Amino acid sequence: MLNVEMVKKTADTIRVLSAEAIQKAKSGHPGMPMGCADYAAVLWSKYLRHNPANPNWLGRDRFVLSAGHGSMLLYSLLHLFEYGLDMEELKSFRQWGSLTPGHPEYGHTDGVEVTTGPLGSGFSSAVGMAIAKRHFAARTGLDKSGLYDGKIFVVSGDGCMMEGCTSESASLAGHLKLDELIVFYDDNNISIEGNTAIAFTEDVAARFAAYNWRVVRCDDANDVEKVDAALAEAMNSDGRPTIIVGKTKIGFGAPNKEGKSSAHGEPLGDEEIAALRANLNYTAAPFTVADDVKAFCANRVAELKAEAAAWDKKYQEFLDADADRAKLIASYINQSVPADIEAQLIAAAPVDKPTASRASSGVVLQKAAELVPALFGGAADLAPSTKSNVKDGGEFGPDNYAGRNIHFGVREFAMGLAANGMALNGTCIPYCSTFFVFCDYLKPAIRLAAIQNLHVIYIFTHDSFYVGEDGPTHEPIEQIAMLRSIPGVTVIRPANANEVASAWATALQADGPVVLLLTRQDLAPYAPEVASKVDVSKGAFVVDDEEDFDLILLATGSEVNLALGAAKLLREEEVRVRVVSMPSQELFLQQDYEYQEEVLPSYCGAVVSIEAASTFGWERFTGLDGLTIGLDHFGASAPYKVLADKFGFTPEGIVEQIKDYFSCDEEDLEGEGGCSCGCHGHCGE
Ligand SMILES: Cc1ncc(C[n+]2csc(CCOP(=O)(O)OP(=O)(O)O)c2C)c(N)n1
Ligand SMILES: [Mg+2]
Repeated sequence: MLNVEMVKKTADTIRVLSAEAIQKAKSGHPGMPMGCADYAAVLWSKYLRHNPANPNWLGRDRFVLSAGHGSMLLYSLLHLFEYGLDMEELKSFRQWGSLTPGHPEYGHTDGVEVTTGPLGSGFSSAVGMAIAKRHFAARTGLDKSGLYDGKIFVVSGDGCMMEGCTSESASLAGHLKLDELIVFYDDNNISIEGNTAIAFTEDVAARFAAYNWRVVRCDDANDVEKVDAALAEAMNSDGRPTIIVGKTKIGFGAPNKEGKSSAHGEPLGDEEIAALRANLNYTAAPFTVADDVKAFCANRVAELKAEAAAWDKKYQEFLDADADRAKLIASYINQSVPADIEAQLIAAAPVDKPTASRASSGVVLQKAAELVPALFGGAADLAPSTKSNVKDGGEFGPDNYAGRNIHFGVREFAMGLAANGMALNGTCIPYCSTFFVFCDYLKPAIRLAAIQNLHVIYIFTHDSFYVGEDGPTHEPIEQIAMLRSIPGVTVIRPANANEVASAWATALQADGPVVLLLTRQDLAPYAPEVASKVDVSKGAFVVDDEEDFDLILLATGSEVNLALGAAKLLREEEVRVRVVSMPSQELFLQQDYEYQEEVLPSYCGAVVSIEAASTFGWERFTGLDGLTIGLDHFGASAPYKVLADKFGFTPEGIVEQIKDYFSCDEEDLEGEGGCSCGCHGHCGE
């Protein structure tokens, strides 16, 4: 039975606390929390299973606030349901150092399951949580235990429903029959610019029905009894994900702003808050919670804690019943990676003949999947090209959630956000894969992975103009600089199979997002004496050296071999050269000064970077006087060898560019001002 009176009072408390905190902050979005307060109060006081004493409790349901601008809804709930978010924090909403930032931030505030704010991203991450949950349960037998059947409750607004990622993810979730998803659509017909009729007139319910979702309608989701009825129906699965289309009024309760877009994103104003309080007969003093509401919520928390304790006991019995299974479960939860992973992957790498790095990655992946049960991922319809399938791993789908290979379909953005949700579920190391150039389609997901410091691995292949015939649309140029510019992302572009194995080991042992950039074309392995020097975790190392070198060639990926070829030619002309492979700028920059100085000594003034991509940012390593060889224009459609020749990516072409830059003829000298050849003083004149 729903305690209608107390649930209503709880909802009113959420409304008033939200309005007051936003008023104090002089910024925020009161309309959404006020409109969704009734839904949230019913859900949290009756249905949601969670454990405020242990926000990471494995048996919990998840609450995902996809409409992240409504953060005060979540903060009010976390305060009321004893997550340790005290009133001072609500008073410091949006202020420096508070636990109540403008949008919910994962890892910052207990009880926040995912960072949201970019609309639709929470919805799509929730789909990933469901994927990871299903897989973990199926692989470990938890699916038949009755212990791991938590729901994922998502709150989405019109904005989420308009965003493309939501469509991609909803389509995927419907196909996969992820029935633990229960989405509340806050159907209030209002977004920032006014009534949604100005831009959004489709039938959302019909769209979701077409995606194989069950639609539950709630014609007044500001009526707690109607919400209760809708949730009761939603809880009773019919095998499909559920969307509750709930009609609400934005800013519900505020007499002059209710139903208006002016309630969306600005404080109500003191007068309107007074009118709200009067309208709700709300008497508790500002920033206080009435005793009966406190007691009502505390009572629910006590119930939940007891439930969680009972669950913990049963779960322990489940673990005790089968030691092997318990070990397997632990390997998922800890995302265990063996300590000798690098040696094992190197032993598995195909280093006997030239191999495309996507292909060596495919081989190494097999070993990695064997050693790391938690490794789980897939591709956006390109697995045959990106070599990202686990052979004999089975296909993840409604008939086999234990399958290790996810077919995300041609839905890159949904894939990226799902990978985030998978990581957030805490039971896998997710990876996802596509052609490098299409990383633009999931860039916002990578950014969110970085903000949340999620351990996601991206396998991006066809990493340069060497793609060849597919032409400029398929040839990444600026993408690598874009990824390197995202704080917290580690980009690794291995030179060959030796480096691929080391790169995978580094990626598996990382604690944030890692991008692997791999080639379509074959790359020669290192000679054994060089192979033994490979250590991708250091970011860069010397692969070919000479005493008293006066030039350093600094290359990544496919250009390391090119640099070795150019070095050979330069030596024939008595230039002393060192060649450095730099698979990862970020990892190199994390090394101590001594190591950096050992590899790239500052006394060597002539540094040349070589990378088949935009040169943007390489000055950081070459210095302003150095030479950055790359491609600062789009590619072209032709066989890759032709492109390499035309773009100067041959040993001869590289040597020519170096000579042009660092040497000059007599006629380049003019007057007393010195050399004007552009050699930046390196010609010795
Ligand atoms: C990807 C993205 N685009 C734009 C915004 C800016 N924004 C925040 S809320 C909002 C309107 C959302 O409307 P709705 O979801 O209906 O929220 P409501 O006004 O009903 O609270 C917009 C455009 C955003 N947060 N994310
Ligand atoms: Mg809206």
